[in-house]
Amino acid sequence: MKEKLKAIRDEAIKQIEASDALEKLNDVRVSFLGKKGELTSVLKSMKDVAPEDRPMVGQLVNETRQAIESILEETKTKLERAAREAQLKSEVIDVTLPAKKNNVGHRHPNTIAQEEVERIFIGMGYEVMEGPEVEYDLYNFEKLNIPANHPAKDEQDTFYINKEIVLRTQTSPVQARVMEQGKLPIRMIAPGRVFRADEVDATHSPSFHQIEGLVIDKNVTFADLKGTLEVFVKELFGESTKIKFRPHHFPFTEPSAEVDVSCFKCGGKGCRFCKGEGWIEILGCGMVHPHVLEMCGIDPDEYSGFAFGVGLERIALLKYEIDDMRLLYENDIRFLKQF
Ligand code: 2NM
Repeated sequence: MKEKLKAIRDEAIKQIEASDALEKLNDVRVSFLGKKGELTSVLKSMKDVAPEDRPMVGQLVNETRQAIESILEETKTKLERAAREAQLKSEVIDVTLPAKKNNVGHRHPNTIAQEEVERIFIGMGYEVMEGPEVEYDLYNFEKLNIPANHPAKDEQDTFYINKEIVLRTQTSPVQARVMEQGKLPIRMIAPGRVFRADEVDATHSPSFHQIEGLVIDKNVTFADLKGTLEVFVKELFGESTKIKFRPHHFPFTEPSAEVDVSCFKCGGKGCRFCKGEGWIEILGCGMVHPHVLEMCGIDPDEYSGFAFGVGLERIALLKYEIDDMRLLYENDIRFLKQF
């Protein structure tokens, strides 16, 4: 029995030493110490051993088991350490390699300008509203007092989807929709993309952006419009900016005006930037036409209001001294990164 146990022990040690992977080591454990292992079968055959020899044989079996277990454990630790070292070696990171360049995006100058205008009007208590870019003729023209025979409706200026549906030529239809909902007073701006069938050049594009503003309340006057726009241009172009209203005509406002600001480059003396004028045209505005109010369900005897519209690209070009609108649409990162 003693010899048999020694043989088992020697064979186990031999197999353990030959194990070069954790799985193999586990196989060895099972084949010697497992339920059907060699040592276990020796224990099972204890009934054949003379009773007086049993304690001695039992002790021998236990010693053999402990010896095999301890060398198994030692080898397991060794193999685990080796595996970990191999893993670390294979995953080594060379921190001296040049880093991959992470190209972070940049806000478009239009977006920067839009957020600036929104910030100013939100500061005066306005809400920012949006509406569809594909719009009914009814909202884009009819309710804004632009009748069927008006030149702005000409196919040469407007992209028609069909007789009743157009790509909006302004963001005022958003305002017509808000007025129609009847929640008064209104203090809102409507920024967004608009479309006109223009040829591309340094100052035109078939798709550009506008921000239109609308205020409707009792007793709103042209003085409110002037004060509001004065605050706006001073915030946008600087405290020393002066503002000038020139009479104009829009079908949806009466009276209407175009607004110039003193050149923020030369202060009004005249320079290359303002083409010697001292003034730069910046927006259109007026008191909302009573007929527009009526068509949008507001009683013009009770309420009055003002509205205005600015071109976003125009503001971006002026603010960042860009001389060609096409640069805004080319998405050249070297250009966009400058703002
Ligand atoms: C402009 C100029 C003048 C305008 C009018 C309206 C509305 F919906 F209330 F009738 N929204 N925007 C307006 C007025 C727009 O853009 C140059």
